[in-house]
Amino acid sequence: MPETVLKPRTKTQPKTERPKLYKVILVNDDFTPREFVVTVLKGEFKLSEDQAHRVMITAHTRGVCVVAVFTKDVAETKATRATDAGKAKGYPLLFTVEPEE
Ligand code: TYC
Repeated sequence: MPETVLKPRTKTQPKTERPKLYKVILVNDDFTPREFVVTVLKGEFKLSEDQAHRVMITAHTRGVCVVAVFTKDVAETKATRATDAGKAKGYPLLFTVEPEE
């Protein structure tokens, strides 16, 4: 009897690529009032009063602070909106976006 050679039935799992993530970074300046920075962090990034205060103080003392991590589009939109909120009041408040390692 001829031997039947069976192919191993290995299912190839479709790989779900994880989207690359981007950090939104708050940059310190000498002009924007602390309370305004806290308000923007709460409004745009949904941080609590306590979290927003910590992030603001970290940027104030160290120069920069990571606010949160998002997909590229969301990070860029939030950084732009938050920077524009400062601009609208005449403040040099700045949020930048950086890819995560
Ligand atoms: N340094 C500002 C002040 O003393 C407050 C501030 C904190 C501004 C963090 C920007 O990212 C910032 N009024």
